[in-house]
Amino acid sequence: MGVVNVTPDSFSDGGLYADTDRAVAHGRELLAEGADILDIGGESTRPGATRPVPAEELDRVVPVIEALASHGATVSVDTMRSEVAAAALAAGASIVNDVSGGLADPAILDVVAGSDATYVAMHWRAHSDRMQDFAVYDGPGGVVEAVRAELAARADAARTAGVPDDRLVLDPGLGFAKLAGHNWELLRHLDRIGDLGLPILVGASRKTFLGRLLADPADPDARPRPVDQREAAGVALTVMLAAGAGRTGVWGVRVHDVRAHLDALRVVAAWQGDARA
Ligand code: PMM
Repeated sequence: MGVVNVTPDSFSDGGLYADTDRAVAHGRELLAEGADILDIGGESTRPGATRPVPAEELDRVVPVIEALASHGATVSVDTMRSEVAAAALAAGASIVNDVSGGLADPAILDVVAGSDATYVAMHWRAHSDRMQDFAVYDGPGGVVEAVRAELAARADAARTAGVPDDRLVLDPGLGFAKLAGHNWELLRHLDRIGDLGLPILVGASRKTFLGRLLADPADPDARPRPVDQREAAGVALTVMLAAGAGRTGVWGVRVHDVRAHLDALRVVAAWQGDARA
């Protein structure tokens, strides 16, 4: 899944593809590189971000979705809003990627249920301006069992709204109300999320926990490595996942540099003796 952020302020690529033409061109580039899905978003969810009003979000994503879907792309819309999801599906999207798992706007589940779209429910606890206040996992089993239980509840809410299991995908929500250690713990124990019996999407690309891992040991302030210098670490994670390090298969990875990740997947496939390699 290749990321197309039509936003002025995403942490990873904010402003680069903020207008329709540049976003469409970027989407076409990711398709040419081999992306199976383009994930188009008009709201930045970086920690501390403030929300665009719905009209602004619609203006950002709908023209880009129309252009890329008519170009033949499988399009996912990255939104928490039911009205944006509905407009995106009408414009040709076939996947709704809701980072709030239906918590921000429960009507989004009815929109998905009334379509034939796939629904990605990500683990989430609060909007980005205050989500890190909720990065507390004190219960038995820590972050892994909490995320598992909360995702299971979101899957149940989607089922209750009428979304069948064959249209559901779960995502542990790396970096959303999570500290670096929580993300690593979740990656190591993805099998507990896999136990829920639904496909898993993982979004680690360029996130701060990778920046922290790569901080210059000589820097007294231990500043995270800048966002444009984290790609290799993300590729390493994709390799780990493809090789089964999370003790479960994953359905997809959400990434910014599609070619780098696909190159890595080809190495894994060749190593494992895939006939296509
Ligand atoms: N991360 C971001 C945005 N949307 N969607 C899913 N399903 N999973 C994620 O981990 C995820 C997401 C934030 O990253 P960005 O600012 O690079 O888009």
